[in-house]
Amino acid sequence: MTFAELWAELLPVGRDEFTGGYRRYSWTTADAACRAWFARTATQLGLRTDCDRNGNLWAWWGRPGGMQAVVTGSHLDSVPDGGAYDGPLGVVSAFAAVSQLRSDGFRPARPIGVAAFTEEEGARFGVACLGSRLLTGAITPEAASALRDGDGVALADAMAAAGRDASGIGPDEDLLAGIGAFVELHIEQGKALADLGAVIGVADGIWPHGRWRFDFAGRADHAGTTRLADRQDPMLPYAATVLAARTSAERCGALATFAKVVAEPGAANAISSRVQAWLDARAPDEATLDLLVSQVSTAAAAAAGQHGVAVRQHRESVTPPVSFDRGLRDRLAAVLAAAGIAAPLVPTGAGHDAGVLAARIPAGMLFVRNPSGVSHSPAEHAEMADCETGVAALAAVLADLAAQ
Ligand code: HGY
Ligand code: MN
Ligand code: MN
Repeated sequence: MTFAELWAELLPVGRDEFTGGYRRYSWTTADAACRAWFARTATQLGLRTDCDRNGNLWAWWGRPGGMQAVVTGSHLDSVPDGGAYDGPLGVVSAFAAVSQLRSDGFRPARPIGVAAFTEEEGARFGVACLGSRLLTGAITPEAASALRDGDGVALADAMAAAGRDASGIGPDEDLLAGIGAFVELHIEQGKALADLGAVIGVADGIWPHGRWRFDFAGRADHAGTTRLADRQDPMLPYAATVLAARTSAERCGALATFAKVVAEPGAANAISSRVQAWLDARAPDEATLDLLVSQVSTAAAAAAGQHGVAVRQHRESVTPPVSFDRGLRDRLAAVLAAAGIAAPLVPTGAGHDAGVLAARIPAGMLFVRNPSGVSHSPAEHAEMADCETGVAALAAVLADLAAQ
């Protein structure tokens, strides 16, 4: 099975016909269709599929449990109106690489696994990389069980509605112990490779990052009759906080984004009673991230005070800095060099399951060139020829890691 064939099969799943973006949220119909595609593809390749207790998908070439396995893969879920590549490129490339190795007659000395981690984007339940966090123990089952989606549906109920029992969620030490290395291939979410004229890159590390929810509680009232001085309008401190975040990020050499906001009750002619807004913050190091977030909190509290509004802050998910395993990174670079693929080291501000797994097992990443650098958008794109080079690179890496 070629990359192009596999890609074409998955492409229509979960795509919104008006925006062209993907809405593949965990445990929804679109997610079920992605999972069915995963199972079908694995079966066609002669791989044994499995869904772990946390809802992550696995496809095995060889039996895990003996020699430590080499695992590759990524995620199939998306941000709201996400692009086609962020996540699926890694899963499709994994299957295409296995298919290539099989037709080359390669016989792995270790099991090779293809994984698709659930809820990587945290688009439904708010915690990024939820599936890999549960697997590694980076989030407790109790904390995950308390998560609700935007409609108040609990994770366990969402899983039950999709036919999964959530009672066993949590760390899976046996599964982790059976994995010797994890390599995630991903579209680059920036333009470093395009600027360097390289098709493939090796990930250096990931900036620390996280998301925080701010709840501004004011008082609903009539937009046409309430004097400005009498208002407790939560939209005003929210707006001030957005601007303060931008100023702080510029000062700190970091990134801060407010992109998701919910104003209630959402009437055009009524002052809002409540504004909920999510800060996504990323910085080159933890001290800078802490400074940035504390400056935004201080600004939110000050602005809320000026407007008679209450503000509360809730940390939804934070990922510490990741520096990928140096030995594995050097090995990836050496394999690619031997295969004639120039692959510079590239840092990233984007989060990944490989970053979560890196806390427990040797993990690394390959990036595929993104000509515009645009990601988390329907405009995200990679050239077919570059995707095929990605498959060749991944196949070379798997052949090397699984050879002995
Ligand atoms: O949001 C992120 O950094 C990632 O793309 N999951
Ligand atoms: Mn993403
Ligand atoms: Mn991703």
